[in-house]
Amino acid sequence: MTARLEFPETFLWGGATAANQIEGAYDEGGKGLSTSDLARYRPDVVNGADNFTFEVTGAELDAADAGELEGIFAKRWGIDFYHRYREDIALFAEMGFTTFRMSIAWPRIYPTGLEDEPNEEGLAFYDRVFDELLAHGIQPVVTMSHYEMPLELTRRFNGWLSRECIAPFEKFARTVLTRYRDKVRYWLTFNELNMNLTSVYTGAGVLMDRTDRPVREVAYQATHHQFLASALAVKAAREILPAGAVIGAMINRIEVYPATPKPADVLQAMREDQTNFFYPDVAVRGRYPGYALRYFHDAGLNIEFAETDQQILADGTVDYIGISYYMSHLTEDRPGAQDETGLLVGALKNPHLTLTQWGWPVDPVGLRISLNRLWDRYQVPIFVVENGLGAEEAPGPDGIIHDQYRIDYLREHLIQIGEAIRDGVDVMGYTAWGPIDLISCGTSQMSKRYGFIHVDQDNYGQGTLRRSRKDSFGWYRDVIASRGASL
Ligand code: BGP
Repeated sequence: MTARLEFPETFLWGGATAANQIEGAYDEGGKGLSTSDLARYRPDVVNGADNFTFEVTGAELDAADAGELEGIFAKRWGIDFYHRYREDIALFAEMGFTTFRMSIAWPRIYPTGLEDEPNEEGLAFYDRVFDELLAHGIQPVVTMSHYEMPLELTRRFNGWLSRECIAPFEKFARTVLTRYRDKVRYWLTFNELNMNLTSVYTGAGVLMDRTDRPVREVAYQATHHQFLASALAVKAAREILPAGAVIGAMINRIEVYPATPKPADVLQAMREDQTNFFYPDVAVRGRYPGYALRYFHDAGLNIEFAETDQQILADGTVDYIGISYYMSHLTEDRPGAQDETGLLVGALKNPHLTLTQWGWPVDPVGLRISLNRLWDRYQVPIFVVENGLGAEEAPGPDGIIHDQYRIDYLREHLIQIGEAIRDGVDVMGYTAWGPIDLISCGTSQMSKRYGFIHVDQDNYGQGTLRRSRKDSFGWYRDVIASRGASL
């Protein structure tokens, strides 16, 4: 009989969002265009599987600049959080949230990223949101950059492929750290820094048809510049924030299993795992690990470093690690299973796991494993800042969405977090991804719903935007009220 789970009193409970997926008002309040404002819902491409449609090319940017790029720019309207944040925050408070993860849209503060002075209307908007959260006793967790890079930095420098983006980011970081130093205690620099490996555009604002460097070299060069920017933001936070405030780095954590106990498969799993650990290694330890330098050499990737870089990294190590966790991967050492750099292409199917409608393996135990391994490796607190189940769903005859499948998914993952805490892991909190239905990152779909709260809007922006509670709304409220005892 396992003891009833009880999460620590300090454990933070809430939900996670991103400006580009909820705010809308993409051209209001003095905001400049972000890279996500070019992302489109592509019904011709998305077929319920995970055909990401967030990459954008230089040709599409040129078409957009000429006013000739057509499409369904769903992230431009989001779920109108920009105007409805008070109503939404009241619903989060009704569930008992003690924390809420959101991002600041960089081009709301610096429309092109290059202005000398910030946009006061943008700063005032986030002041209102933070004040509303704090009035409800909800602590903001703020991501400085969650795929909302000023489009001008992409247009002018080809995004993070260029060192030219570091200074504008540091300026933006110093502005928001200073402005909100007394309202925000939990900060994250970049969302899913390792996402550059999956999609250079989303993570790094790079247009792949504007460089002839190989995609993995671009991914790691862009990541290097973001490492430096992240470290400089951490250094600024040390100067600006009051005692008790913390700043972290954030990765998408995927637990990796070898397909068999064959040593070559286990070695391949270790190598895959290192492509994930690489990011927190640099952010927490302040230096590049040897396996990364060997990988760059063996794969023939030419990553440019400057003399100053090592000291910048060493001076900007983080207080904690944020992770998104959705799945585990299976890998093996088999010709054709890896690409030219030795990394897995196409996840192998794990016969012991079920899949979501989007083909993501459901592996709650993998979360406990990841939390233990991250804690063992770094001994810094870990914040689960994303976990959730995207699903096609519709209200029943009674007008309510009965999402028992989402309750089951979240319960299993929370139980494993509770087990990790009992294993001795310092887990800071849990912000379920998408506490309210929002626009999908990968596909710009509204129909990939995550929320405890339904939003009446379809993939084309049609609907009343009315908010309504799903069954999981009351379930999560009880979990929070009982600090996990009701799981
Ligand atoms: C993560 C992003 C989030 C969120 C999540 C779910 O990579 O950090 O922004 O969107 O993925 O992905 P999707 O929205 O594509 O289902």
